[in-house]
Amino acid sequence: MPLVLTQLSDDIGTIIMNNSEHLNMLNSAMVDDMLAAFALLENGGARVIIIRATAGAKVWSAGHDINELPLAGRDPLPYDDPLVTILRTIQASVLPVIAMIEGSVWGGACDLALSCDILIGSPHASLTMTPAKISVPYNATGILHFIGIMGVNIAKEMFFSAQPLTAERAQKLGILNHLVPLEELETFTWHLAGSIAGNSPLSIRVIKEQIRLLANAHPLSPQTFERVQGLRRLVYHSDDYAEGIRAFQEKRPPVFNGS
Ligand code: LCV
Repeated sequence: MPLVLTQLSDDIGTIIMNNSEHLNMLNSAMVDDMLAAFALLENGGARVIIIRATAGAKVWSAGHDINELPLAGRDPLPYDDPLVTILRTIQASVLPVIAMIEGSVWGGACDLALSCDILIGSPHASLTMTPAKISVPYNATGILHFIGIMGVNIAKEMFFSAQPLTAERAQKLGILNHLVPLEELETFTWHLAGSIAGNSPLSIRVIKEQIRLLANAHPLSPQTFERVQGLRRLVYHSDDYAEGIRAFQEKRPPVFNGS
């Protein structure tokens, strides 16, 4: 069974995460198939792309495959990590990308959903940011991404609490563009995608890239960047990082000792 289904109709491309049995975990195989789907649609004439899970999926995506996280002492989210790669691909795509979210979204999959240009959710959608749950040091690009979208206070609450942000609250905060009844979600998303597909693709392509460049214009001094990277090494060299992964795999609450 393919991990990803790709459809193209009326200039609207759809990438369906088709591994709900494994909660659409963003492991390297799933990401490879998503990257291939992106290339197919971008070269196949799509004017807009919808990313979704299969209908009825309770979990949109459980995020990074924890079993693919490197052992303690290595950066868990390096530049060439499959999850980080798909985030960059979505953000840099010349096509507008819509996340159609029916279920719960976890960890790095939140970053994937937020990398899309427009988020449309049903009342069953939720976003839960999990680095602190498994003692993973999130990366600078990702943290800036969250701050840019939701502001420092909501980003802190999401990262510190690892509690779900409900669809209703996400919509009030402007994180979800639209909160739509489940039975209308597909039609509403398709209609919005159609309105985009009917507009100038060149103008949209240029405006998307302008927004990306201007929204990410963070003057980071080399010293600040090195400091951020040094802070991350503190975590991924820690016992807590190894404990977070071990506890998940052993299905027990983690016992963090802060070192
Ligand atoms: C591997 C999994 C996963 C999974 N990896 O079903 O953002 S960061 O920095 O944290 C980043 C590194 C990241 O994205 O990390 C991953 C963050 N994701 C999570 O923490 C979500 C962990 N999963 C869950 O909390 C639950 O699985 C949810 C609530 C998503 C679904 O719960 P449900 O009861 O429906 P299970 O928990 O029984 O999961 C079914 C199987 O999938 C595995 C899980 O270990 C279980 O495996 P077994 O069938 O072998 O018992 N699984 C779930 N998520 N991200 N494996």
